[in-house]
Amino acid sequence: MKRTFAALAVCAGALFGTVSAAQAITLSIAGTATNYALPSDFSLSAETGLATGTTVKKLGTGGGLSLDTAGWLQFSYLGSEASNHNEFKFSVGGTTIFDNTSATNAAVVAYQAAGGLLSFLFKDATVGSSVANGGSGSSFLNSIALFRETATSWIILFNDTCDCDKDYDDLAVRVQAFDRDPGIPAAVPVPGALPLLASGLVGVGLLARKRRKAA
Ligand SMILES: [Ca+2]
Ligand SMILES: [Ca+2]
Repeated sequence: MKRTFAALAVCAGALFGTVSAAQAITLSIAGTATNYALPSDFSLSAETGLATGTTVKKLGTGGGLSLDTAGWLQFSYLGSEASNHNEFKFSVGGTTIFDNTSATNAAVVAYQAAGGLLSFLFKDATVGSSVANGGSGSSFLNSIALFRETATSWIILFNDTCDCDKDYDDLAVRVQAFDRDPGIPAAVPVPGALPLLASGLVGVGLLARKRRKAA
C-alpha cells in the first residue's frame, strides 16, 4: 500500500508541476498624452467612478491605447452626456458597437485583437467628424482621454465636436484585455503528465492484481 501512495505522489507531482500561470497581457499608452483634470461639468461620475478633478490622459498627436500582445478586448458601454449623436466603433471604419442615441447598447462586446494600437474610433455623427485611437490632434474638440484602472482595464472618454465644453463625458467606454475569449470559461489545463498519471494508476492496479493471484 505504501508503494501505491508513493507512485500516486510522484504522478501527482508531475501533473501539477506542469500547470503554468497564464501569460500576462497589458494595455498602456503609446505616444503623446498629457495630464488633464476633469472639469466641473463632468457628469458620468456614477457610471465611471471618475469625478471632477480626476486626472486623465488626454491623447495628443499620434497618442493611443496599445495592447502589448495579441489577445481579446471586451468593451462595456458606460454612458454619455451629449446633445450630439456619438458612436463608438471597433476596427476603424467598421462596426458601430455603441451609439448614444440607442437604448439598446449591449452590456459588453468582445473582440479578438492584434497587438499594437487598438483599432477603435469615435464618430460625432451630428457633425460627421471622427477621431481614431492614435489619431488625436492637439484640439479638445473631437478628442480622446484615457483613465487607467488597472494594467488590463481602462476607461476611454470622448469629447465630441460641440465647441461648448471640454468635459470628456460625451461617450464613455471601458475596455478590458484578456489572453483568451472572456466569453468562454477557461479550459481545465490538460498537462502532458496526465497520460503518465493514468498509466501509473493502471500499473499500480496490475501489480496489485498480480500479487493477489500469487497469494
Ligand atoms: Ca463635450
Ligand atoms: Ca458632455
